Amino acid sequence: MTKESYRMPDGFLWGAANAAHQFEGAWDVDGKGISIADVMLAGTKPWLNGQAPAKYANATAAGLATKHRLVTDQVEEGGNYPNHRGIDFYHTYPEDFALMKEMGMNAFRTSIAWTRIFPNGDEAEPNEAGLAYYDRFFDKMLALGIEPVVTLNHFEMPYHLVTEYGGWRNRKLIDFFTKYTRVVLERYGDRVSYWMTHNEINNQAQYFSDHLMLQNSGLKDYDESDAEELMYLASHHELVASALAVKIAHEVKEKVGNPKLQMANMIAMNPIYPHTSNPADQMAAYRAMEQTYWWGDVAARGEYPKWLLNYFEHHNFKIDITEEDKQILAENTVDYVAFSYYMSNVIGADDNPWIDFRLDKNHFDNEFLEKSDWGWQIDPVGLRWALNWMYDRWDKEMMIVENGFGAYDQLESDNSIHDDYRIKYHQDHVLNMERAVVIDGIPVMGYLPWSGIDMISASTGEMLKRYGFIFVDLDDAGQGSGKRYKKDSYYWYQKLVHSNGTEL
Ligand code: BGP
Repeated sequence: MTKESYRMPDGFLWGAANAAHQFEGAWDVDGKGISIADVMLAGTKPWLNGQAPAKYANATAAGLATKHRLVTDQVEEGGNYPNHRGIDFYHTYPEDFALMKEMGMNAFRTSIAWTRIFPNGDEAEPNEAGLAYYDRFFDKMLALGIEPVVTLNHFEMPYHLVTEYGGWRNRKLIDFFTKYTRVVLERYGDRVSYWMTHNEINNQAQYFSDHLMLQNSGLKDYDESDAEELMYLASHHELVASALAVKIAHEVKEKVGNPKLQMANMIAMNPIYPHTSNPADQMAAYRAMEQTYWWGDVAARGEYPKWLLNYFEHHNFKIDITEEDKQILAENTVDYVAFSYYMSNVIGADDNPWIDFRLDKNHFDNEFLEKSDWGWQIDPVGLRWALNWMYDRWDKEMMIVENGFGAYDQLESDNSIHDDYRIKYHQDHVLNMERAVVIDGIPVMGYLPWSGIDMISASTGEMLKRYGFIFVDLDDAGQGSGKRYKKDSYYWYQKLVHSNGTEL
């Protein structure tokens, strides 16, 4: 058999992805307000108390959300790094984009920091300095031939909307988000075509980590037993806001005459497999997939699945789904599906017929797969599986807007970094994406791995959990020169992009 080799369609987007709060730094520059990413959740970050990162990643609602600290307090405690300085991309973007251009990238995903545009979230007028910054930022990318792909809400809403309004559980958030959306779409919609509303809407709702809990449900002024109901309520408001953002995108598309302009609502996709061929495990895994991806159903199909409405009723959850909401959801489904892909999971059945899926329950290791140092099971075939599952269900074009391998990298004395593990991870995943495109016929618009350049980990706050093709010389305490170095994966990706996917 000849070696497998596939060419991607013309115009395929080969890029990378990052998020503002993980790499921009400049947390208080040019009028930026405090975001939820700027409040540290004392006691959860590994460099403060030596707690294992995995523990933070799996934190539950219990005992959280009252412990956040304003950035100014953290400075006094010596714990302000790394979120607030990031890798200083806010200032270094011209040189960093030049490195990415040299890598051959034709696309780059980032997020707009909401707090640069509306520092508190509820102002009457936007912050012009913030808007002007992203003008320069996008213009730089476009001048280099790099297509911007932009997330509106990547884990960093204004903190004021949490303290003052209780976060997304409050319906008023819909207005604040749509106002912000309209401002940035009208400003950049002529130049920026690919948009998405919320980053990993399902993850930020389901995993009650401190940071994300703030976003959903505000401060911890509610009873623990209400947490799940609030999560659904907050999700509903986010979904209506997202549908209205699709509507705004379609209006702006006409207004500015950019026919390419389109909006997605991004989800985190990790396939969930049954533990055995026992039909009860099959049923559990089937429903667990739906319980994990129903946000995608609402965004792409425009309505709530019946099993979920039954679930609300069964638990007596009062989710305020009005007739007007239903119409908004039905009329404004997403234009494309954007998703992240890192790993897969395995679950087994229990005796609850309502199949209340939580990752910490009935969860098994997959004996066929290896794990990263952070316990994420590496599953390249799962990417092909996931592409097929989503396309079959939602029937939309798809964009892979995150896929990557977090690892400790070693900077050698000659400034090289031999990250063959990362190359292998991407090779195997790209091959499976290419099989999905060429053999299965799935329309994939682009591959934007996490990430072009090292930055702060979202789940652990570490700098040393690195994902980039470009190394940044900083450690978990913010020490280092900040200099950029090309990893071996940089050269590998460069070849892949130049050959449009044929040279794996
Ligand atoms: C996704 C997030 C990103 C990102 C990535 C890697 O969940 O959208 O913001 O950071 O995962 O995760 P981590 O940084 O926690 O290793």
